[in-house]
Amino acid sequence: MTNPLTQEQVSSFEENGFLFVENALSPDQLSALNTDFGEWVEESRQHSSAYGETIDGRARFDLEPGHCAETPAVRRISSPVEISDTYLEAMRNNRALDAVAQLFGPNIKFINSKVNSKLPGTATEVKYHQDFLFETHSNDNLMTVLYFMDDVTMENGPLEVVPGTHKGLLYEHWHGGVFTGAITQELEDELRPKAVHCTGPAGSACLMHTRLVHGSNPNNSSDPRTLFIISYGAEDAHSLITNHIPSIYDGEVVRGVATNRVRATQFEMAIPEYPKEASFFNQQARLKA
Ligand SMILES: O=C(O)CCC(=O)C(=O)O
Repeated sequence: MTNPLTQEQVSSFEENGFLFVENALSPDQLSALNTDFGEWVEESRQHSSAYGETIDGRARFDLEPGHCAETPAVRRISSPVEISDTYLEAMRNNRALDAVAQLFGPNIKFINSKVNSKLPGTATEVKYHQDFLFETHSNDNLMTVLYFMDDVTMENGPLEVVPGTHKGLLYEHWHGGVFTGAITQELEDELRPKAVHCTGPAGSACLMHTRLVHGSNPNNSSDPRTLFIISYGAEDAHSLITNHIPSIYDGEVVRGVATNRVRATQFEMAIPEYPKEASFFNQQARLKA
């Protein structure tokens, strides 16, 4: 494997906690991922509530309130790698994964995957949060990779990341005894002006350190915004809790080798609540409530 990143890109990631990578997926991968996704959206028209099943018995396909046959609003597909060989192959082999191996490697494992979709006319938004607060591991060399399955523009609800926050505090995601899966609205309002919008052509990816504060607004355009999102980690980062998007492929070593070692770093956080429903969108909805 050749290292895809320049020293400048490596330094930029270390400084900012995120990196935009073009051509993370090949044109064939992108087209095949979108074909499967299109079929899932068609199928969703026959359903009025979350459906399908992941290995822990929760629904695999999560629907935004207001979903109907005329305006499908699939917002989350959990663990697509289990129901599609295309997604599984892309998870195991893509240019962004090579970049993760360069940054956190050489030994990298798969943790979980999902599709986040904002179809035109839907209200799906993501409150600001840090992924590490959902996936507590012995060390924080975990990377969330968000692959753009559509062109991402300023209008269709791009990912917003707050540079440098991966080096800062772990913010509380429980408020008043309730796990909202998000930082407070006050803190979000304070950080949003500092956020960078991750836009770019389909096939690109944004690599994001697990501690980086991020979120996104609803899609205000007539174009879809679909992301295939994978969490990878250093092979010696071991989970301290149950995977919130469980997968039969959890722990598969996708670059390098299994070392049978654990590396621990110092941090403290409240243990997240294991989601009872299809996805964290219902947990985040409690923030507004
Ligand atoms: O879909 C997005 O814009 C962000 C996704 C995200 O942060 C998440 O699902 O944890």
